[in-house]
Formats: sequence, C-alpha cells, structure tokens
Amino acid sequence: MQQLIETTASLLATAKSVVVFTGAGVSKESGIPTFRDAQEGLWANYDPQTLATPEGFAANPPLVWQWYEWRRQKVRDVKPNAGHIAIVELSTKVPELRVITQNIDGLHARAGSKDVLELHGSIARHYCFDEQHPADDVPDGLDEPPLCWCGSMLRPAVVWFGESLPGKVLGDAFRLSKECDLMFVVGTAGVVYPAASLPYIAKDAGAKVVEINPEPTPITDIADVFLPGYSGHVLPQIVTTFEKITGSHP
Ligand code: BV8
Repeated sequence: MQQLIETTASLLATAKSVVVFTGAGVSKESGIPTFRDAQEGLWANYDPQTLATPEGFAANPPLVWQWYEWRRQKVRDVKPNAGHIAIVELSTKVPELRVITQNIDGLHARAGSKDVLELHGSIARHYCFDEQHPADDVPDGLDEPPLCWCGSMLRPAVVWFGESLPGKVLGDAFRLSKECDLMFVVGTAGVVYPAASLPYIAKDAGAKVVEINPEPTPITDIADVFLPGYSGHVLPQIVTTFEKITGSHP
C-alpha cells in the first residue's frame, strides 16, 4: 500500500490540473450513510431510487419531504472528515484542483473546497416542483412540502433519477475531466450516469486515474492506481507522503 501511495504522490508532484471526483463514500466517515448502505430505521423499507424521483415525490409528497428532512438533519449534525480536509490541503499544493461531487451534503464546501461542482444539487436548497422558483429559508421540521408563492409544492434542489443534470455544471464537469492530467475517483460505486462517465472521459483524454475505495468498482478496470481503503485514512496519507517527497511541509 505504501508503494501505491508513493506512486500517487509522484503523480501529484507533476500534475498541472487535478480533478477530485467524489461519491457518497467520501462522506461515510462523517456519519452519512451511503446510498447503497441499508437505509437506517424508518427508511429501511423504502428504496432510495423510488423516493429520489419526481414520480415518487408526486405520489407521496409528505413521505419524500420527510425523507429529505431526515437526511438534512443528519447532514447538519455531522462535519467534514479527514478525507474532505485532505482534499482541501491538496488544493494548496498543486497548480489547480477542482472537486466534482455527486453528493448533495455540502461537506466539501464546509471543509473549505472552493467552486465545488455539485452534479446532483444540494439538500440545503429548495425550489418549487412546477416552476423551479428558488425558495430561501424553508423552516425545519415540516411534515410536508410548503408551497411556493406560485402555489406549487417546494422540493429539495437535488437531481432526481430521470431528471437532467444542470447543463452548466455538467458541461463544466465534462470540460474539467477532459482537461485534467490527474483524476482522483473517491468513494463512488460508479454506476449512476452521466456522472459515472467522468473517469472514462478523463482516461480517454490521457489523464491518470487514481481510485480510492474499500472495494473495486467498474472504474477500477481503468484506474492507473487503485488504493483499497477508506478515503478518511488514505487521503491524509497521500498528503503526508506528497509533503515528504516534495519537501512542501506547510
Ligand atoms: C438522467 C441526488 C436522463 C438525489 C442522485 C440504465 C443504465 C444506465 C443509466 C440509467 C439506466 N436507467 C436509468 C438510467 C439513468 C440514471 C442512472 O444512472 N441510473 C442508475 C441507477 C442505473 N441516471 C439518472 O436518472 C440521471 N439523470 O440520466 O437523466 C435524462 C436525459 C436527458 C433528458 C432527461 C432525462 C440522474 C441521476 C442522479 C440521481 N440523483 N442523488 C439524492 O441524493 O436524494 S444519485 C445518488 O446516488 C448520489 O448522488 C450518487 O450519484 C448515487 C450514489 O452513488 P455513489 O455516490 O457512488 O454512492 P454508493 O452508495 O452507490 O457507493 C458508495 C461507494 O463508496 C461504494 O463504492 C463504497 O465501496 C464506497 N465507500 C464506502 N465507504 C467508503 C467508501 N469509499 C471511500 N471511503 C469510505 N470510507
């Protein structure tokens, strides 16, 4: 493993433009269950891929609203972990580093990452179901969706299954993936598209791909380096090894 970490640190030392592409696994050590974890408690009986859809919301707005309330409360109760923080530290040591995340928890920004591309939106923001009118300061603890000034129900500003990703964010993500020379793929099962296409785009454009995950995924086949482990452990090791080989102590 140390050899793999050193190889990764050497790739970082010559990288001009780095992308860190993350999924739910990077927030696991903060205490946020991943999408494929068995949903806890009340939610054990619901399939997230049914709840996280416009049809699921339309069929039972209070249920889907409460699911997001439960997740929003969880996000509020946790904080970024050593993996999020290590990504911020890396961004101070390379010419350019951008974070592209599938997560809606906002933990990268709370850790200090700048200009994070949130491919699937944010659980902290809302807009209305019919017209996407943005809504601010939605009260906590409601059991059902409040109404927009236009009369439409409010919903979380996240991308549901079957919905398109925000065009500009996705366009920027494709461009950064094509232009980077090193992409970290951290904590994603790599099955949700179009997000999961980013590592393939980077690889096809000539980037090196480093994957961090306790278990292999479809992306492992194209990874130049596969680091088997938890991001909260592995990323800080990459930072300390990078500092050692480049003498770039803070
Ligand atoms: C679209 C927001 C169409 C909501 C999310 C058949 C084939 C291919 C594609 C499709 C298909 N049928 C339908 C589709 C399209 C669909 C899709 O990809 N489905 C999949 C399931 C097959 N995609 C869509 O619907 C997308 N939209 O395609 O639009 C369209 C086109 C044109 C015009 C109109 C419409 C929209 C997808 C976005 C859905 N929204 N989130 C919410 O969160 O509530 S997706 C949600 O699930 C997350 O955002 C994330 O993207 C995904 C979960 O994936 P991961 O992040 O990878 O997390 P997961 O739990 O799966 O895995 C965790 C990983 O971490 C594991 O590998 C684990 O080993 C690892 N791990 C665990 N602990 C750690 C760790 N790693 C490191 N450290 C640790 N400690």
